[in-house]
Amino acid sequence: MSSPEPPSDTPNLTAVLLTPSGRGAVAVIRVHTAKPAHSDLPAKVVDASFVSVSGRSLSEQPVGRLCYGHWTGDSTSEDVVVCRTDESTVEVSCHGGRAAVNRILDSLKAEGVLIVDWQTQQATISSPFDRELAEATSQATTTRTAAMLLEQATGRLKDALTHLLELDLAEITPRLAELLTFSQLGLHLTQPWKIVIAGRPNVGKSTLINALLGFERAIVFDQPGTTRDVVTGMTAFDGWPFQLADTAGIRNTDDELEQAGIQRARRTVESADLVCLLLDTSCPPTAEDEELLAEFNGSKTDDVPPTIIVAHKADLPDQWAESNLDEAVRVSSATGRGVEKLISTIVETLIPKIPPTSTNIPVSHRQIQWLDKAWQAAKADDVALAKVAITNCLSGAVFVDEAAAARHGSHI
Ligand SMILES: Nc1nc2c(ncn2[C@@H]2O[C@H](COP(=O)(O)OP(=O)(O)OP(=O)(O)O)[C@@H](O)[C@H]2O)c(=O)[nH]1
Ligand SMILES: [Mg+2]
Repeated sequence: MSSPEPPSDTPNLTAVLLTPSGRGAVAVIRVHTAKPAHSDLPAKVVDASFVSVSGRSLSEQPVGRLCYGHWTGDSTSEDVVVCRTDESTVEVSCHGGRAAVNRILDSLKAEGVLIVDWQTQQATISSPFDRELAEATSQATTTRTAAMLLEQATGRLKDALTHLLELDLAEITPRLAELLTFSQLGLHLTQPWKIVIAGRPNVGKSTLINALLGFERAIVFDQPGTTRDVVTGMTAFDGWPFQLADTAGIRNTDDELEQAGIQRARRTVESADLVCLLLDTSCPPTAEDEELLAEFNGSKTDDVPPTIIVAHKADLPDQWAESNLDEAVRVSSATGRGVEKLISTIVETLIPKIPPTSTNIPVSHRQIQWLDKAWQAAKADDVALAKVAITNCLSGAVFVDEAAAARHGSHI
């Protein structure tokens, strides 16, 4: 078997464990060189330990061919499948246990390969734009969002933006508008939508968050004023990620500790994407309920997030018959009645339109800001400026809001 070139000449020959560390069925190690002149090296260092069942070395195999064989060590041998995934990259798939992975990484290291984390290797493989998308994909918390991010990361978004550069003004403007349609959803592919459960004390906020999360996250007690701090939990509905926040019951109180909790509750509401305002319809309406309803219900202003009114404790007789709660979702966390309906109302309110497969979606603030700038320029008939903004989006340039900077007197 031929020996690889001296390690000191190959500082860019790196190996990374692509699969999460720990026990798993299969682990994948990627060996790559960033130097085109040395593109044969990954196969050569693998050939130092790999013995194929076919008897042919990996270096003799074409790109894309899967080769089964053994990774030979001092006294052990691992079953592996290796493949040259492109001219300068080899992937080694082995048993997912730590021992097999460490043996392979150790022998690569002995051949002069630098063992790095995936972000470091990715930095040598891809452009800043590709890295931004790869990073976003790694932050996905559900299969649905991961699949959508992966679609953008594997060339969809880049191709769409590159194509825009070839278009004229009449074509570019509607395409940019289309691209921005799902920009808010794009941001939520990596960041959960924030839902706050609010209401006066004892209406069952903590009980509802537990029912929605499916486990006892918050303390439930039959005395008002139980929850003092904001208690959050992560979940997914229909494959979309959500952060739920239980808050202190809102009421007028002289208790300083409770007041601090109420202030936090209000701040959490301000930064929420959606509020579920709970009313306990098993008791007649109180002045506090009325105040909260007036504040949230139907206000639909920019200051107040969209609100779903929840008529809670619906397992008990309704004491709000006289009130107009037609739009409220009737829920009993005690029996589970209405919980599914509430979940579907939440999803429909926050994600009224689901992007069809093959939709181009920007996924970061930076991308959206450049595309918005391009759209503004296109609307003002400045196609050259629009294309500069698209080019900046593709190059990974940081977005600088020049108008805002000028307002603050700074020079860029
Ligand atoms: N019958 C009935 N009782 C409920 C329901 N949900 C909650 N409760 C009861 O209402 C009481 C208060 O529940 P919590 O969830 O602690 O209420 P909260 O709104 O979080 O109260 P604070 O934290 O004090 O603001 C408890 O005794 C619960 O068992 C329900 O759907 N039906
Ligand atoms: Mg509570």
